[in-house]
Amino acid sequence: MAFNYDSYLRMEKMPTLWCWGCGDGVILKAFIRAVDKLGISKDEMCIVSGIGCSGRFSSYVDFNTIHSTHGRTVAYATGVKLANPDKHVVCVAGDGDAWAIGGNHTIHGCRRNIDMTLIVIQNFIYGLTNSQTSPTTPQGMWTVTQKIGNIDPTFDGCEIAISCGASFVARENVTAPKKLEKVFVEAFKHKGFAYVEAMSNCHINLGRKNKMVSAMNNLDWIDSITTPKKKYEALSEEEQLNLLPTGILKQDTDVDEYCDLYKMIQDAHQGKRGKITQDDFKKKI
Ligand SMILES: Cc1ncc(C[n+]2csc(CCOP(=O)(O)OP(=O)(O)O)c2C)c(N)n1
Repeated sequence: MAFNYDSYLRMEKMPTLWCWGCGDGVILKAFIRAVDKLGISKDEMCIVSGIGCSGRFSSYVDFNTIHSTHGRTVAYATGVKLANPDKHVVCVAGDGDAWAIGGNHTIHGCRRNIDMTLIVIQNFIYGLTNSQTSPTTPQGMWTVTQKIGNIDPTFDGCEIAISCGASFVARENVTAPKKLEKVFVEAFKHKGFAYVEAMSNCHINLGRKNKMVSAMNNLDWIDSITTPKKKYEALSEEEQLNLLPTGILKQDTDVDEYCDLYKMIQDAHQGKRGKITQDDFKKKI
């Protein structure tokens, strides 16, 4: 029998505002299947999204939700998690939300290794506001703010997340919905900051002006710039240059998680333990 998504959705909000063929719906469905697979109840989870096409995510799912402000998703989610350490907290942000205006919050979320999942819907452009350059827009592409071609060097969100201390980092494409679902399952199970980059098409605002007029053209291009991690690692440096690896890129379970550390402060204040010293941390410097 086909999977029934309805009980996880706010049906009164349907149909979505996403364009025909947008990959965001594929991500939404993979997310729901992952939640269902893990048997997480709707009350056990809180979804925080920002502003953007990606921001609509929290309107459509029937969980505890916050449709927050542009770029502040991780900040809101941090507050939710510290006040409710037992909840699964999931942020959903666009590449602009997570890496332009919200870049600072994202890197510090990674650094703290706070237990939440950040899903970045990476469509290489500001989708909702009609095609301004984002930090992940490839060089040379047309954008409404760089009509002659984008000259700004491009961020690799996964690389930044890894270097900033996120303990789980993964990337998948909407062309592989089953793999996306699997990565979400692993991310939700992981205790610590899980960064998941879900690559999606925006054929309307990125594709039309960059010779990818249809969803399929845009998806073919995404496929052409990605390859599974194992294959990627077997390539020479030169061959890797314009490719991005997919799959789980980092998974470290042997690091302190921020809510656990925060509990030490609470315990110390309540006289349940002595002062905090360097010996209390796995990684000290
Ligand atoms: C503080 C603030 N600055 C700017 C905006 C306008 N704005 C709304 S969404 C958006 C960009 C959305 O792009 P992205 O985060 O990549 O998400 P997408 O729409 O592509 O999913 C901008 C600039 C805003 N709402 N608030």
